[in-house]
Amino acid sequence: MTDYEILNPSTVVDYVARNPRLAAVLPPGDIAAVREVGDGNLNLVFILSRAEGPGMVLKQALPYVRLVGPDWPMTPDRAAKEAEALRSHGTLAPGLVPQLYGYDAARYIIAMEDLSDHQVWRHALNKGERHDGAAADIGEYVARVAFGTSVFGMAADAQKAALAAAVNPQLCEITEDLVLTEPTRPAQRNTVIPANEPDARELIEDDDTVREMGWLKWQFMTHAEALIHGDLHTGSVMVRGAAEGRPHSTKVFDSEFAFYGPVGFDLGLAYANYVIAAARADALGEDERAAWALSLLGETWQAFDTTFRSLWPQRVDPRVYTDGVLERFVAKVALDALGYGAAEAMRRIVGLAKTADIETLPEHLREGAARGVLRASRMMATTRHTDPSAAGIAARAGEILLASRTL
Ligand code: SR1
Ligand code: MG
Repeated sequence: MTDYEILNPSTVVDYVARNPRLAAVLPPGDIAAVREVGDGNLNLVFILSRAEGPGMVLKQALPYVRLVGPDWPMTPDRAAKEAEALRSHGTLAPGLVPQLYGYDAARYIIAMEDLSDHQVWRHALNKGERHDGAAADIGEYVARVAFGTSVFGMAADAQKAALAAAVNPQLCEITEDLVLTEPTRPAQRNTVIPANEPDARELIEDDDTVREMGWLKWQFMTHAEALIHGDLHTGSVMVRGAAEGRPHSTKVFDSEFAFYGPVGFDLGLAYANYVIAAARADALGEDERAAWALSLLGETWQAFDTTFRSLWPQRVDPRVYTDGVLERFVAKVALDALGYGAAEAMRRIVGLAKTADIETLPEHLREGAARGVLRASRMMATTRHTDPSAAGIAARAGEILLASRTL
């Protein structure tokens, strides 16, 4: 039982009619169709379409994890965190997140831009599409948000208030458990196909990797650097290719895991999912596409580095935030990104919430792809200290994926 109204396809038109701000964006009479499309793990998502042109999306948080059901209760207030992140990130990185039309705090409903002319980047990658420019857009988005929500870009009092408002304990706990603890420990929620059981065991027995995960978890829980997205995998990105004079478009969505955390976490989640896309391409014998997917790590990093440096002259307190601090901060983010990339990649192989990239491969191909991702992750977690370059790590990951595939 819930103590707030839960939408369903037959009530959403009336819901819009009851909300003048939303009705001004999409008059109820213009709604030609309603579809519930939530293919994520947590929420209800309704697309309200017009006969022509963009409609509106309503996203409602349920009081539990949709993937598991009412047995895993989860605060619906995560929708408030997402609405605030959308607002803040939309201001700092205009055009790179969906437009927010409104937030209903009583029903935990976010109304936002309809991106039906886009597709989820993971789906596009799995179809073999490329979407050049998206990886650089991700780097730019992370940099703009990192600078603009941190003490570098905000006055100290406003930054403290933003940090306090963004505390998101239940969603952080999911990440702390699923991404930063369970993959390298024996855990009930871990599963692999029988052929990968030795690989999962090797991971658990790899003390160096376990130490890295412990360190990364501690950083995740204590390094409140910026209002990060918190779940920036390729399923949290919508893409649309350039066509007929219209530029390509990239939109980062689903920011309900947002909180003040380490900036490298966001980059790392993107990196991990590029490695996973490469493992799929290798498994399918698409070597050139695999190399392209791995080149995205360097592309995202370069865009982050360039954008962050371009914002640095605007820092609010240059008295001690000297260029030496810039270098040290950027180096920390580079190192952290590779560590969190390793954690996320392992988790998507052995832990809860796996990826379609790997899961839809035939089992004999999945074996090698999963093994390759796990071995590449262990390499990323440990060798980043001697070579923290995204491009260098990507090259080594490429060799590991090729050597591990089971064609
Ligand atoms: C129980 S939620 C599982 C996962 O879905 C989200 O997309 C996050 O990645 C989370 O870890
Ligand atoms: Mg999500």
